[in-house]
Amino acid sequence: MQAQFIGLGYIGLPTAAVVAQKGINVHGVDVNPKVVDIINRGEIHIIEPGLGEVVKESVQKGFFKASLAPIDADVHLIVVPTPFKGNHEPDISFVEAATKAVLPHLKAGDTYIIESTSPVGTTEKMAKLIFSERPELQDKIFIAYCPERVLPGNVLHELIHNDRVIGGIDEASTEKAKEFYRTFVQGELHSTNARTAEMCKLTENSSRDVQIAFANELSLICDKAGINVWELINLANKHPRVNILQPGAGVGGHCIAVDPYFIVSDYPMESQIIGKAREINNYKAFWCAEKTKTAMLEFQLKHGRKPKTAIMGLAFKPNIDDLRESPAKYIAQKVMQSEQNNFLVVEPNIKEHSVFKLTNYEEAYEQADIIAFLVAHDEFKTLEYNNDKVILDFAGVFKR
Ligand code: SAJ
Repeated sequence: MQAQFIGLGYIGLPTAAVVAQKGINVHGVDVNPKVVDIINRGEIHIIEPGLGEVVKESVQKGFFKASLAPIDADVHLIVVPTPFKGNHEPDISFVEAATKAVLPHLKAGDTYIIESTSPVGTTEKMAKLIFSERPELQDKIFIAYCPERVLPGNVLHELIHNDRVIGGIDEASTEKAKEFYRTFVQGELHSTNARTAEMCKLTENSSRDVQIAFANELSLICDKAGINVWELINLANKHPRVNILQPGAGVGGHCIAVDPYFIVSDYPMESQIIGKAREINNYKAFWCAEKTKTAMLEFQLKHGRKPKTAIMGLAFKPNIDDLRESPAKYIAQKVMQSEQNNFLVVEPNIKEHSVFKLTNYEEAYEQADIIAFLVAHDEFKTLEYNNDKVILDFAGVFKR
């Protein structure tokens, strides 16, 4: 079997490498020549634990090759980004471009699968595009949608062990796509249609966003009410049917802060809670920045000098080095807008940053007057609570 992956990013690359490890020939395509070179050297351009070795091994054994151009293959996977444009509207132009690139290589019996997070109806749209350009392939190829659901930082394990939802444009397509995933997935493969599979991915991330928004809303209420939100949630979760998530500095990353807009954009009247959750989670980051600025002003009024403020964490979630769409980074930028001098910025998971001069976390904690915890990294939890400092625990490091 020859498999072909269009898009060698955070999902395409690990999936391609895992498939190649099974002894299947994998041709990976990326528009970036640098990415293609790096992979063909057996190296990687993204950060993911364990991925380097898997790519190196599959390239060295000759099962995995990267290229700028697609080839003929039996299975074609579209794993390109679907960002949004303008007013949070999904942009499927990369999926379209990738589909057009494989179009000349499709032949009877091939399987075409979209993995990219996509608005409902995208797979049917691409099927239409394929059949309008290649009418002779009508009923002769298999077309399906299968979303990925791996957690950054644990991708290699989850790629193999997570259940997958697979939805074809017809039953034969679903079955054919399942055959492919069976080659490397140990989790269960659940059959459905393409529209449900597309909506399932958006639903999973929207569900998490809504649940986090609930926790964040509670944190705003508790701040006003003089209640410790961490204690409150812990107590409420003792109820056998309550399971509230943790509030934080907002919601970041490339998925949860993006995917819900794909539903809101197409169904604006119906998706009231989903839309509101996005607003609440965005507002939480703004609120944290305002709280920090207010604490700085109060300190200056009380002590007659400007405080030194430690910004603890820049990543989009604990214990990773990924700063993409990070609320912590947004907050840091916002509070440091007027001046840079009296800040110590900490991110223990990266060595250096092009904008922020980084300080060791223990040093920053020691030196600063105000400590703003934006991410609950494990290192921060080893620090001892210090009553002499103004501690803004947005991430629940001390849960006080
Ligand atoms: N967060 C909170 N409170 C919580 C949990 C998370 O504030 O209780 C914040 C995090 O700090 C972070 C954001 O939410 O800023 C997202 O982090 P995450 O760990 O919830 O999720 P991601 O973005 O790393 O990965 C998600 C996962 N989706 C779900 O858990 C439903 C993953 O399975 C998906 O594959 C991934 O999105 C994706 O690619 O769509």
